[in-house]
Amino acid sequence: MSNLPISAELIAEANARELDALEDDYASLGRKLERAGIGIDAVKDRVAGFSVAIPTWGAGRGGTRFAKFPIAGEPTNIHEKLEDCAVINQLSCLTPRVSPHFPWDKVSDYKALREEAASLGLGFDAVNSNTFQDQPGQAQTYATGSLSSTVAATRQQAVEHNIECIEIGRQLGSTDLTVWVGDGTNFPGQQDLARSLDRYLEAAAQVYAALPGDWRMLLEHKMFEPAFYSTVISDWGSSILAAQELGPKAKCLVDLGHHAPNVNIEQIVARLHRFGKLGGFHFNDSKYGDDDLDSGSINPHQLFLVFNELVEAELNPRDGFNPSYMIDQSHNVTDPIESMISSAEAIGQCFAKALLVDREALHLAQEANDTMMAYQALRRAYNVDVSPILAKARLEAGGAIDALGVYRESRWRDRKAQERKAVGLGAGIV
Ligand SMILES: [Mn+2]
Repeated sequence: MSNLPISAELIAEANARELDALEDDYASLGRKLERAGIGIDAVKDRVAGFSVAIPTWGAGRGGTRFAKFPIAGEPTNIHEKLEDCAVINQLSCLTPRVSPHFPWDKVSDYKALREEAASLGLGFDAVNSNTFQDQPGQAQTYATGSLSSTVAATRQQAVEHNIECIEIGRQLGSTDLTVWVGDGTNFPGQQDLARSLDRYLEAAAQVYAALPGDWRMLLEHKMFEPAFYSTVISDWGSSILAAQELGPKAKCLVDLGHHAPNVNIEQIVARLHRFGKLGGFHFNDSKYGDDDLDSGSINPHQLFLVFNELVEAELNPRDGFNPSYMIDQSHNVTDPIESMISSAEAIGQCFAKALLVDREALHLAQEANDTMMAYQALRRAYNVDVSPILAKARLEAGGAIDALGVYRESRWRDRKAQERKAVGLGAGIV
């Protein structure tokens, strides 16, 4: 692990400055939790075992569909992205896997890429296909859609691309293929709503048939954008129906920003789990639509309620429970490394708070129709400041008590600005 990007001495020095305060806060929180019959070390150990993947595209400034504003020192290729992801994981100790995207992250030697990642303390998570934009030299355009296109050769091209992603993923050690298609329409009557789904299912079945035995196909739904009248896999209903049609290796992936406003996402989580189809998560936050804002920045309570359902699901596994967790954000006004560190912390905090819920009290209150006490069982956990638990877990894993502070102190971005070539301008929503 000598290849880790941030100096171990820098982290150790910073931790030494913070240690007394952390021990004090951790002991105090430990006494508070003890009064509620909770052992703080057990919670800390659970947090230490928790992780969330980072998308390679999240290491850069994604921007919006209108513009992006690159920063000096931003990564321009998969190797530099891995380096930045290693910084995030080294300091936060919550993000040991990266999720690559093709063709954006294409290289000639994937065995070497896997070794390169391993030397940075990273592994690979789900591989993501891209059939929502055309690439240079591509035979067919995706202007008519991809897996659901009316053009048979386009559907075939999209199928082959997904199968190529599986092949790359095998070399990288992935076991999940995430499929999101931008397919849909902007005008009533533009496409037949039933037949477009038929075409999608038929093409998706060809991808499904190419999955290795231990792989999963994660279907990501999205209500709108880029299509604004109809989307082929628009909601969790379409997603679970498609997953059920495809077979047991097909699961649903929930992106927190891909729903209508005010939708009860935690209930969707419970529904998908009930039918054994909860396959994964893309964490971000949203004020209006697919805003891809930082996790927990707008509605941390919703994030907590989602984790409350995930912890419930874990305690009651139906047909297995092994969701793939990933951050999916687009940064336009922050340093992406800082946003990822902050988001991983927010996600880990909600997981820790969900672990603190007195489930016996909650279930008893639910059975007794004691609404206020059921609500208070959640509230008591949500109100706990769990940051000392996360900091202690980071410290013990070799990370930084103050991850953001050490990142700034390392002057990583300034140093990379001297070494890396500048990123081009342009729009960049993903
Ligand atoms: Mn997503």
